[in-house]
Amino acid sequence: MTDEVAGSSPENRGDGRDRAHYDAAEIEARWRARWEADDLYRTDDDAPGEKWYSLTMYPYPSGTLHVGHWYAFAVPDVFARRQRMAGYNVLFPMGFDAFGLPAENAAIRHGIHPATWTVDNIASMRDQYRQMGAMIDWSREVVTCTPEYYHWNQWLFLRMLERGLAYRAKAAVWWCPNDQTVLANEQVLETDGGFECERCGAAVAKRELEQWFYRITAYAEELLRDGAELDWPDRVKTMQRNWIGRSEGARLSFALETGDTLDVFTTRPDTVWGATFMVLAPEHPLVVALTAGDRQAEVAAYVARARQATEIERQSTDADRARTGVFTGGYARNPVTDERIPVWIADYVLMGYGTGAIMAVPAGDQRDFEFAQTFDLPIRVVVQPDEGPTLDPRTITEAYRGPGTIVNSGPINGKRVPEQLPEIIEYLTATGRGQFEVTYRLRDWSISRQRYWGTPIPVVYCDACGIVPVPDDQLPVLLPLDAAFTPTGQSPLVSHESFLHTTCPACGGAARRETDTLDTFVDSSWYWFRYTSPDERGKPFDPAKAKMWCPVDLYSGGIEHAILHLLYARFITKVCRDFGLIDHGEPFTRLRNQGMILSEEGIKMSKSRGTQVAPDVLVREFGADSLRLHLMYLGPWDQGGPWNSRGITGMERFIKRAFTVVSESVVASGVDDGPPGSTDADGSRVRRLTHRTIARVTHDLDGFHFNTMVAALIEFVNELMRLKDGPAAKTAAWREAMESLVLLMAPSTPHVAEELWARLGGSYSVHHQPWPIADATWTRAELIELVIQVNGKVRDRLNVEAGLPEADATVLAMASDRVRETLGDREPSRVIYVADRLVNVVVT
Ligand code: ANZ
Ligand code: ZN
Repeated sequence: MTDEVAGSSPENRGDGRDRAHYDAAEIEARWRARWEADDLYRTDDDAPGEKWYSLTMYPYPSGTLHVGHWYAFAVPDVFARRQRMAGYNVLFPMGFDAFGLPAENAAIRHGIHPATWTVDNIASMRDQYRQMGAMIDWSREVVTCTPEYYHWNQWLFLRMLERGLAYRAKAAVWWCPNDQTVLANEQVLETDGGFECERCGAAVAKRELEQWFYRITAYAEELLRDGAELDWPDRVKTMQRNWIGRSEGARLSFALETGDTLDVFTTRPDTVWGATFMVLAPEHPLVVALTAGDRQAEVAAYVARARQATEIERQSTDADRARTGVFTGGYARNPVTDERIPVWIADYVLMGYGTGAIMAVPAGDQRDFEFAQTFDLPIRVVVQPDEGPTLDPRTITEAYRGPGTIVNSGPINGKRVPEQLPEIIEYLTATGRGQFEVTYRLRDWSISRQRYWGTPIPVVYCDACGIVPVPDDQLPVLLPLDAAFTPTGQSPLVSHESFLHTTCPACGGAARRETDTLDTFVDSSWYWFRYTSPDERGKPFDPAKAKMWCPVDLYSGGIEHAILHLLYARFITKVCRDFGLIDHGEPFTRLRNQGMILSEEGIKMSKSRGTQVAPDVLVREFGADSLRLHLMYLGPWDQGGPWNSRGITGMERFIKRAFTVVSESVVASGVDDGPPGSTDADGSRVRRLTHRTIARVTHDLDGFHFNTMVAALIEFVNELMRLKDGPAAKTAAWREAMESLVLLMAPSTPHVAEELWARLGGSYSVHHQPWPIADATWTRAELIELVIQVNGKVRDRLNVEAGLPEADATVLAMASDRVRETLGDREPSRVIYVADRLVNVVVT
């Protein structure tokens, strides 16, 4: 730490210092040094208390922490601290997602080795995290680019390979013909004319290459089912559900004139009588066989063009996309009408979904409709809506997808959709046209990266034996650090001779190593298990420790990880369960997303535009405690909002007032340790204030309402400031108020709370104290006696809650039997209300 005060210790605190003055820098450095010396935040597996695992998404070691990191980490730290004070044994670890593209780019651009760049960045970020005053147990730190960690990526890969959950298959990837390498999606730039290589500017296209995959689709159904039960934001659950994209329908078979069979997946098998043509994805394997001789050139040109489009463009539901296509010259037989229907190719049909081919029903599907209009293909109406004019294929302007009655469909005419869809599927199955099928949008996870800075994939290629897994006792396959960095666009591993050439573990002959590395999402798909036993040597993690700490009770992070990371993490958890490593199937019981801190102008903070706020400067000027409070007070944590640089002075002022109130109370020896439960009016007032604040702060913290929690603390201190020079400060209740204040502040402002706790004479550390409990006697609403008069004469006395609004008081007064008797059938002319004292009903 850079701002440490040498030789300081809590015992000599105050010597020669101005005790009434709040010096954030001095206090924070001194206590942090003490905490570190004492290992205050080390988590002991065997400590008493129920376990609580609070996890925050680990950062990429980009170099410096900005306020966004603080927002993501310091605020959950407040919650974790509160859990510890509530009696839980809390694990709140920290690590770095240390492999990845930016390190490699820095290497190529600035000639720094990715390892050096990463290690240096981690060192400076660690210092910055320390400044935050977070209760991180650094002894459990996990850094994914170390062999001790990626060893287990390789081990998991091999286990998955054994079970068929890892496999190799052809996939379309971007290929730069100039650099002779595969490009990541991020390295492809879209230009007016097409796509080009970010490095050399050459025109690039997609190529089919062998890649490694993880079979996440094997868990699609389970991911969908279990996902519904999680205590996660609905938004995230919905995104995952849509990403998995379960569709029920049928697979129908169409005979081709070539003798082949063409299967399609459809959610609307009831519309097969309206299928007037078929469409294949450009990559469909039957394209070549189906294409008639005279159509080959045109088809080849279309297929080549389609390869250029990105998956995202092609998936867009924009109907405009359904206006390009090409006829193959081939025909199929509609299995129910036996009509001869043409087979086309169009890129609105995706190879990766269903079977990569569709039956086109222009009257029922908008894209098919656009396509039929563009190429003048027949349209047949097969569903009539219940209301409105009868649909006529010659005049309709769009497809109809709603409910209705089946027409023009022979044996199923008159059936209702969607109600009778199951019967229709049964009919089609019984007559041999197809069967019920469920399809998912989810694709297997492509894990190969043609990149250097990642985990080597532990397989070798042998001419005699084929693909040979590296045996466990030869793990880890080390990533060579002496790879040459020349900006040729090639992964350095391809040209690293001693890495590339090896011997086959099976036959001992010459073999080549896999030069692709694993996607960094593989690293983050199990890292939280490693925190539970970071030094485990024989396995990815110690199953007993993982069982003890996992699942994670609370996971927090940005919404940008709603799909990929969180879905991969859930998948690998289920895989680990099926390997017998753990006994649960979901990694994160609760998920909370923080909002984004925007710049003062309300736009995204960015380094390049200079709108990023550096926490270090603020820490130096105001202290970490003020910054922590400020972040909490900016707005609801799950919403984020624009940064406001003035607000932090308000937080500093609050801390100073709390500091004054507590410090002065200690100095004033008038603090009376009288019997608890003292009932004199001043004491009761203080107790009511204290316990109501405890209740509010506890409630808000537990609900992640950090901003209103800070507001409750501010109000509390303001009240105490008003009372501190009066008789209230002489009561036994005052001491309880001071202690409660410090305890309530401890999670949010850990440094100053520790200082004030010491000043109150509390035992070290405030962070080991139990959380104060609100006493219901004092949080209950105060009852007062309300005098009820009629024309100034007392008629009744009611016990009511203090602070009753006038309307309620009037209703109560008018409901009193004694008042009703007195009034008879006279109507009151007016009602006078003196809050908490009396209601006077005036009649004339
Ligand atoms: C005939 C039909 C008639 C369809 C109709 C829809 C409405 P969801 O619901 O998203 O699962 N489809 C099937 N495979 C496709 C692919 N590889 N690329 C593009 N579209 C494909 O979508 C299923 C529907 O999308 C399927 O049902 C099919 O069109 C189309 F009135 O078949 B339908
Ligand atoms: Zn071999």
